Amino acid sequence: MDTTAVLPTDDTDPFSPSVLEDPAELHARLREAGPVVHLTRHDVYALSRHEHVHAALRDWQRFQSAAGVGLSNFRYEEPWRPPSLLLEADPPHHDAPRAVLSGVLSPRALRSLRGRWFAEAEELVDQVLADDEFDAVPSLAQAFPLRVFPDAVGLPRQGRENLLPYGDHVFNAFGPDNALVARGRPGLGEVSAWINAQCRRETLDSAGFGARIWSAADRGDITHEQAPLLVRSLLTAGVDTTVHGLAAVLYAFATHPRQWDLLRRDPSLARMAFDEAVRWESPVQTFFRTALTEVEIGGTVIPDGKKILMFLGSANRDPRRWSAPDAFDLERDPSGHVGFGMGVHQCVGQHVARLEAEALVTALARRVERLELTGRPRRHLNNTLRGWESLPVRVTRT
Ligand code: OVM
Repeated sequence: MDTTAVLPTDDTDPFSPSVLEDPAELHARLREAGPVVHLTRHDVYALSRHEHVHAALRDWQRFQSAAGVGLSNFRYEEPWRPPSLLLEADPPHHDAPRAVLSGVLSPRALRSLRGRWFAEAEELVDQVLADDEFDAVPSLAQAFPLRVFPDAVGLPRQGRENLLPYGDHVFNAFGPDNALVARGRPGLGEVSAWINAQCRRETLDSAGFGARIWSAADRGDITHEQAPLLVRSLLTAGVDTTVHGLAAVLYAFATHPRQWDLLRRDPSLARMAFDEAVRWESPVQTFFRTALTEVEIGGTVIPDGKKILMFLGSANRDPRRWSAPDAFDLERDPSGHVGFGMGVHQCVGQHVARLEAEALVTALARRVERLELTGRPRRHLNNTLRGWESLPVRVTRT
């Protein structure tokens, strides 16, 4: 019997502006075509069903990260920046840096921030609600993380405007060298120099996440050479991701008034609402892995060294896994979504993100009876991130 499956192909560029604007059609087509689809434009293999994305993310032994989690294959190409010790590494090298950052960002370590962040959220929301109409992206989704996260890391005030452009460029750079990457390149030298300077011990205040990473180096948990790169991970992955995650939950509520009513009746749903929004919008849409040895999936053999594109956003809306996957629904259990990844690389900052979201959404739930769009929301296009540039809203205060 011939057990070799015919490999479906698709010539769509998943990083084209039209797909980034609305990937649903491509996702549905890939999921229907089979467990694995060859994307001829970039010669990569696509996984789009929840079952296979989930399984591959947990299988670091065969789906490696050390060759990069973007399109660029570090076996053959020089990385554009020194590789991340976490994201672009596998066990065993990955484990010590991961353990350090897990501790620094653990729920226990965040306990002392909770009260302050809730107070900051209330203060910001009071300021913003002085107007009935505003743009929720700059006013809330960007303003809140920029208000609390750089302080928590221990960054000086000067230069914080570099954080969003740096993150945006890194996430673009996981895709092909297209117009989005080209747009970020001119300013990159200065932005990167600022980021790298913030990773030095002398720049960071003595109380923040950054200082705790350096203390871990003093204890010998990581080396002193590793410490600045681990701080860089905070600055890279800690701001744009939460901005787009918060924008996702704000957009979800602005377009689902019944869900807003549910939240207002029970504000303890705020945390779950954020996870459901992360499932529903998948602020991080895609990551690559690289086949370490030949890997077989659903009868298809992927050759050693080939790039495999994981469609997290598609897995999170796979009707094989979720009932009514396109509905934003606080009454479902979103656990098992892959919006934060899965396995050894699963988002180490997820407790930080959840705390930011819980603080902001709770502050809004207390003060806002109705939240609605007043105009067309505008997407922010990025090769990896799904987010909003603008969410014009009107609020009715309680
Ligand atoms: C890092 C890093 C960068 C981008 C994303 C990420 C989602 C991590 O530099 O470690 O995780």
